[in-house]
Amino acid sequence: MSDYANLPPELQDGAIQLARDAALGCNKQGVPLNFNYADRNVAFWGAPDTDVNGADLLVCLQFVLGLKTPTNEDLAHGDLYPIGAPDGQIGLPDDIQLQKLVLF
Ligand SMILES: [Ca+2]
Ligand SMILES: [Ca+2]
Repeated sequence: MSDYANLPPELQDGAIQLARDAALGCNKQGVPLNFNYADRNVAFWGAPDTDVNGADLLVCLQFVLGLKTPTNEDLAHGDLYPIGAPDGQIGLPDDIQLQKLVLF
């Protein structure tokens, strides 16, 4: 008998949900499971460097415009808004937060 079968039914439901979340890379609210660094570093896309500059602003804008789809890793670094409660999306408010750092 597997360890799973030994779990009480309510924990089996939780185990199924955790497995589903892990497979999707996000919870049912769409919030990525990766830790949210919110360090604004999304460029170079797929291999971020150590700087936050115009390249990160450009990649963020491409997410906002739908030209690129952010990965969970991108969301972990670039999902800046709402501050302290990331919503699993990179949109215009996230881009504005990034612009505040890079341009001002
Ligand atoms: Ca960067
Ligand atoms: Ca966001």
